[in-house]
Amino acid sequence: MKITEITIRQLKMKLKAPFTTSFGTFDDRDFLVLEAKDDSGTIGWGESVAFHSPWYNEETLQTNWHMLEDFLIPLILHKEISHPDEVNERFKPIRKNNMAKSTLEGAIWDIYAQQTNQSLAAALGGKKDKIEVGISIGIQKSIEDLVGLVDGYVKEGYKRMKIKIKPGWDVEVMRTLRETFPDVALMADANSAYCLADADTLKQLDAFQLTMIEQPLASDDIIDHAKLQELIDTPICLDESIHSLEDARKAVELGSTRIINIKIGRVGGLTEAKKIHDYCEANNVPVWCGGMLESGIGRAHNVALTTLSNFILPGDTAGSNRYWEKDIIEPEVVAEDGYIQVPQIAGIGYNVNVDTINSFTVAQKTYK
Ligand code: OSB
Ligand code: MG
Repeated sequence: MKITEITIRQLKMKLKAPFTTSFGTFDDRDFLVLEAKDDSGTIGWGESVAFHSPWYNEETLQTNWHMLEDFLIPLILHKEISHPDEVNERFKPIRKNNMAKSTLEGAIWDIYAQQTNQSLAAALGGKKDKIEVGISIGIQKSIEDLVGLVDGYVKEGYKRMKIKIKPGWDVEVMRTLRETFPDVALMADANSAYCLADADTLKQLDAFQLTMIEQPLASDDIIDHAKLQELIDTPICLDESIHSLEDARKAVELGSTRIINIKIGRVGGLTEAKKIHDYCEANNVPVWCGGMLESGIGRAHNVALTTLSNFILPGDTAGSNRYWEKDIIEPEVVAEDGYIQVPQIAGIGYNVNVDTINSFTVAQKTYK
């Protein structure tokens, strides 16, 4: 294939409810979607998971746009590509900027899957026809509010709850949840809010049979996480610290992580995500697919990736209705009894509604 035209759109979508993590609150989600067309007229879609500001990592949607326009698109436009894995290679001379890379790579995977007449899941080598998902629940005003929310999600059929924690919103919160929901799979995500000196607090979480604690320490750390894992029983799962197969290998070898959260954007695309998956599978490290409050396009890519065999633990890709009044794909992603059915049609498996996209678009540009 040869990509002959690319359009980047910046969208602003209102979240149904504000989402609060240890680093701040979102009311809206601003992000980029990328539409790529090839010489046969096939259209593929990608989504940038970068946020408006650089608090999750150093990327923003504006840095993504700059990287795409000035460096990444010129490496792809009008140049022959026989398999999407080549895109990962072609982007190697450009350091980091993984979310920007992933945006374009994802659209090329979508085109490749359509042209080979298979679902994106099948193109990646995935075999599951349904995937298990849980919910990630932000920091609330009170423990009672949180208990009410968890209760609602349990009734919706979700079986694994991920609870955002930060200093002062941790041990008592998890104790109350464990007492109230003795049989629900619970985990905590700190988004780097602690340091090694907080090990005593984190050790207290061992009493609540958490499936894991996600990224308790610094976003660029793998050394202190290994030390912390020596001190606590709850398995550590790294999110922010893992950007590549090499990072994953080092963290696993050091004992910094027993489980890995794979986010397609954070690792630079589906090809790298699959490499990390394969390495973890060979080394008995379970993985799961993280979420970045994606619209339906990013959600579709996550669903496809999660069909790979070592995605053993439920992911964060909940149904569209948990985030949006109206998603930009049809049908929307639906979770029933904690499971999402994997679409079998060619490509990302959902129809992208360009009218809906246009209604959320605040800026756009086409490259030929
Ligand atoms: O750390 O996994 C995270 C949302 C934004 C940024 C980082 C994270 C999250 C989530 C929500 O936990 C996952 C989702 O529901 O998409
Ligand atoms: Mg996380």
